[in-house]
Amino acid sequence: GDNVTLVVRKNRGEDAVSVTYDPVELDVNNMKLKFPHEMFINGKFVPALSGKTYETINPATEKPICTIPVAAKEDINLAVRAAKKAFENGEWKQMNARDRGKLLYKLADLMEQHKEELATLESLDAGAVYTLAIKTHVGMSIDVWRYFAGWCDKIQGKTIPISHARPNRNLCLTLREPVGVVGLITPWNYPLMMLSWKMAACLAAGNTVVHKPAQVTPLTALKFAELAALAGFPPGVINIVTGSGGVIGDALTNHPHVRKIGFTGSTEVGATVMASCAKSNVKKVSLELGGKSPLIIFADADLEKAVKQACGAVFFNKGENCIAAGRVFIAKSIHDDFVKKLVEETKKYTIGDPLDRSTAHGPQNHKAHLLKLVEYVQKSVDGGAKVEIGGERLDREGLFFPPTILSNVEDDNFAAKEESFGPIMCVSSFDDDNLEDVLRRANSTEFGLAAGVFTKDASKSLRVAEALQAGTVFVNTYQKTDVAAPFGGFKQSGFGKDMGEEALNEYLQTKTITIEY
Ligand code: TAP
Repeated sequence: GDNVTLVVRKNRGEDAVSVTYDPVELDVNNMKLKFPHEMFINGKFVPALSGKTYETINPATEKPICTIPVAAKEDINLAVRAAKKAFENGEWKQMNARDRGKLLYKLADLMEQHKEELATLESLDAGAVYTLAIKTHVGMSIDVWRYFAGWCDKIQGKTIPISHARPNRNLCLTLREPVGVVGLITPWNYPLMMLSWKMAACLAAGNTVVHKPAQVTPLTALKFAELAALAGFPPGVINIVTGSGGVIGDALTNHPHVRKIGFTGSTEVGATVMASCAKSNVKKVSLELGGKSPLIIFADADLEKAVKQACGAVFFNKGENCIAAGRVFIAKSIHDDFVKKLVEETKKYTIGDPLDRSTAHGPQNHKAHLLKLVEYVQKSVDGGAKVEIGGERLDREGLFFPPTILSNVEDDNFAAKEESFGPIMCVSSFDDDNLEDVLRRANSTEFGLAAGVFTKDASKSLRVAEALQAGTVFVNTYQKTDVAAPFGGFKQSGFGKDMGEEALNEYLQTKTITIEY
């Protein structure tokens, strides 16, 4: 189609500038969808320097959507240079904190105006169920931009009573300063939401950013770049570079001018990222990594609610969910009946086209992931688990794997230890009278992202919540995250928080100023 020209009005009566892009145009989901398919560097949509591209695939059809640039180290260098310049000299640096907040609010408003397009793109590129994408992938992204927009002019230091150098007096104060150029690397499960959780806090703190979305799901990040340009972010403040983690993710984590990496992804890659940050220039780093979150259901729970929530805890977003309940422990006295009810509930999930408003369960994100799920079930069954429902790829177009329940998952089974990152519930029973034992089993994992407990006994729920080694514990609910509540893991699920006031700390450094008078 014809190039799209965005006229960007600047804040203080400055000249309007325009940003042009070569659009992909699709007639889909009852709308005319237009979006960029090139990277966004220094305020412009550009191809890779090499000119190389790859195709991003729709998992509901396994057909290509459009081409995307394959960036290399040189492209990362350009983006970092632009971000460094924007951080050190530009309009961004001089901007009042309150005006920075206005920009973030404006971006959130634009995201809201374009939320159907963003949700449609998330559905096409990631297989996200459209109705869920509106609420969660996009809805929570908008919320997090607004939440951090409000923080911009509330980032404050302290005045501290230090000892005086008598006869003189001393005053000590602290400034909370941005760290500089930040690299953000995100996975494919919630592409826009992972970008937003990190970037909103990062920009609220006054940094500039180079973001690398996951290779298999770049589209919402590029549409986001269009909206950021429209909102009037100065060139270089936000840069989005597309390509492979092994090449450009690595270049970003090793770059000498990047001062902080915010990473969400697997524990294995997270460890590599941390090592690169250390070796290159001792970058600050925060890691949101894998999980194998236990969910414990006691016999005295509201069982009807627990059945629904347990299914949601595992099958939400096709199981492509970092806090998905990776193990479900059910009290022996209710186990058999509870599993029957889980199977009944699971049968209610309508599987289909993610854009269809009646669909509850869409295709898995990409092919390699789907194949791993098939293998996951095989290995667990070989280890003695029983398939109660599901377990095999569906015989239809697209990358569909049904909600699956494995019971009889013993502690040494593959499925008791490894994260599936898919819609596979791994059920074990526990002795009603031995609280210590189920807590020991729930904690016997190197992960510590989330955990859940269902019981009507208030003191038991608090004792269990205290004992569970996880960054987030849900009591009589699951999956209830909020942009105002800090989120992040313990143990090998990483460190550093997204969301809530605490997330700002990941993108700030404290300067202590001591004055004598
Ligand atoms: P990874 O393979 O770790 O990929 C995450 C990101 O890192 C991708 O953008 C990837 O690029 C990039 N990457 C790969 N190798 C890299 C390297 N050497 N240096 C720098 N970056 C590199 O994870 P995944 O398979 O996409 O995501 C699934 C995992 O993420 C699961 O373990 C899940 O639990 C975790 N996760 C955690 C959370 C939270 S909040 N804790 C949220 C979502 C997901 P490519 O595009 O080339 O792969």
